[in-house]
Order: sequence, then C-alpha cells, then structure tokens
Amino acid sequence: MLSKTLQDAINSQINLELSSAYIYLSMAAHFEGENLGGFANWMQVQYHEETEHAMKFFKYVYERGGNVTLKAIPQPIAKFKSPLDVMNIVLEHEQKVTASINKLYELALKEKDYATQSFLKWYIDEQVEEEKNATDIINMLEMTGDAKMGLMMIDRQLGKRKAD
Ligand code: OFO
Repeated sequence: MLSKTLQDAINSQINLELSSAYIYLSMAAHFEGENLGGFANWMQVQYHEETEHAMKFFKYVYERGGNVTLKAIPQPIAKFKSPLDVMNIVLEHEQKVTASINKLYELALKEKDYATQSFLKWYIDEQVEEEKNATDIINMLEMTGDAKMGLMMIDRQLGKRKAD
C-alpha cells in the first residue's frame, strides 16, 4: 500500500502532468492561429502524451490501494513571441517536470517503497526523451534564425509526428 506522503506527492504529479497537457494544448491553439499546422500537430501529440502520463499515475495509485484527489489546473500561458520562445518555455517546463519526478523517486527511496521506485523508472527515461525532443527543435530553430523557408521546413517535419 502507498504511504499517505507518496500518495499526496503522486496526486500533485498527476496535477502537474495534466497542467502540462493544458499548456501544450494552449500552444497548439497558438500555432493553429499562426498557420503553423505542423507545430500545432506536435503540440497536440504532446497534449495526448501528457494525459497518458497522468493516467498511468492514476491507475498506479489505485493498484497500490490509494486514492486520487484532483486539484485545480492553472490557466496556461497563451501569448508567445515566436516559435523559439514557445520551445524554450517547453524545455524549461520539462526541466521542472524532471525535477519533480526526481523528487518523487527520492521520496520512494527514503520510504523504501521498491514498487514505486520501479514504476518511476519509466518516467525517468521518458523525461530524458522529453528534454531531448524540445532541445532538438530549439537547435533547429536557432540554426534557421529568421529564415521563413527554414521555419516552413521545420513545420513540415513536426507535422509528421504521430502518437506513439
Ligand atoms: Fe509528462 O512529461 Fe512532459 O510534462
């Protein structure tokens, strides 16, 4: 059975994952408005992934005899300066999520909850990918600079992203 401390920490993580989903949906809306359909697609796939991350935790809490309590989701940021600005916000956000997963893992270690340690390993690996994905796009955007053609090419590439 999950300890109350771990249960509360996982409930906060569920909130963070759903907040992430909401942030990415807001970014998808922004890109739709900017006629950058590829970026919008990438954000929508990301939105779905985040809801899956939340639901994986949701299921785990009940598997371990705990309870889920949902909290309010903050209003997401909706105004952005440029695609590069958006992707820098994504990277910063994912770094925050990584820190939060690491904290959960430290708590599971402290409590000698081996099942939760094992469960969290998937998220630790996932965060490596999340940060890499954002960094790759930032690098492409920085190489492109203000060139419209380069932006269109990146947009086309991001349009190919499909749900896993
Ligand atoms: Fe759930 O990984 Fe992003 O936030």
